[in-house]
Amino acid sequence: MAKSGRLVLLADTLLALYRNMARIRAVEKRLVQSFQEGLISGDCHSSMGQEGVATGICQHLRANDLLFSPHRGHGHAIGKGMPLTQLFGELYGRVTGCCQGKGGGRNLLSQEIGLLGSSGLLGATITEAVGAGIAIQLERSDRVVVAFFGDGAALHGRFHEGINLAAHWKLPIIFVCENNLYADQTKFEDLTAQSRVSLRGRAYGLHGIDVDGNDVTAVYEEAYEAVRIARVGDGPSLIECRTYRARPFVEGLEEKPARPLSERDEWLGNDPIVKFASKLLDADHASAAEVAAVEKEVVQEVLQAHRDAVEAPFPNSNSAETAAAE
Ligand SMILES: Cc1ncc(C[n+]2csc(CCOP(=O)(O)OP(=O)(O)O)c2C)c(N)n1
Ligand SMILES: [Mg+2]
Repeated sequence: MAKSGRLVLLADTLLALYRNMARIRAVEKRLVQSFQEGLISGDCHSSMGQEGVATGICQHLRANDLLFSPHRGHGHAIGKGMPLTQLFGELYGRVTGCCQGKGGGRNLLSQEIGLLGSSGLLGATITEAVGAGIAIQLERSDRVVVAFFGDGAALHGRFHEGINLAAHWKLPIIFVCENNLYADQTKFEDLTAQSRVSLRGRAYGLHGIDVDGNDVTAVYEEAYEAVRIARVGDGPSLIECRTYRARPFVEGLEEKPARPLSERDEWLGNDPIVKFASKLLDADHASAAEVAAVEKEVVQEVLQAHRDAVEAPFPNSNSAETAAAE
């Protein structure tokens, strides 16, 4: 059992958090390799390094809660429960993909798991979540919506319009800014005089929270409170998670001269999974054997999903004009 501020986390919860982060990491590692092997014909925006955010947030969501994800959304889809065969199938353009291979990695969608779409249009998740939040408010249920977005999206008009309306109408939304310090190749601080996104949330009257996105239990704890507030009808929150991507903006992109090596070394030395594993072991929340078993299990799971996707057929050209998902 671990006391993380206001919450007491049981060993099972801690191990579930670890498993989910390890699963996302194993998927991202395999996808990087697959991109290099030419198995992915579209874009591959890896979320490696940011696993603590997707995990700490999604672990609170129920099957019928809704989620909108931006271009860097593999971890969000996994956190919301997308079977890995569907994720790999989609990235490899196969019929087994969540959108029958027609969407690719930045257009993941599965109504079954409440993932109502990932989108390459910056800020789209924010206003889409507002629409979904209004629908939930009208149905008077206690479902919630999560909108993930990057720091770059916080500079767009949709951010301001969306969070203003959400706060004013007390919509059941958790806005999650994954602030990985860069919007594509540009440092976020070079684009704005106020780089604390959470403060902008507070300016619009919603709960604005800052958290270390590389500390999964800290994210989990803040998300617990934000989800609770949204479920009881007390309105939206904006959680800003500071984190760092371990890979370039998109696979295949030369990363020069954007991110200084010293900065990268410092952040990559603060890896959320390595850090959490040591925490679990040091505090005796899990044994080395349990951690190793989780690692082995997720690697096997990923290998199987990869193999299934490689063996699956590409969509038939006759299906080009039918909707991938309705
Ligand atoms: C409306 C819009 N404007 C510009 C772009 C081009 N674009 C794609 S990704 C990106 C930067 C994204 O940065 P951020 O939101 O911080 O996400 P990250 O890639 O860091 O996860 C930009 C400017 C876009 N996709 N949509
Ligand atoms: Mg960014």
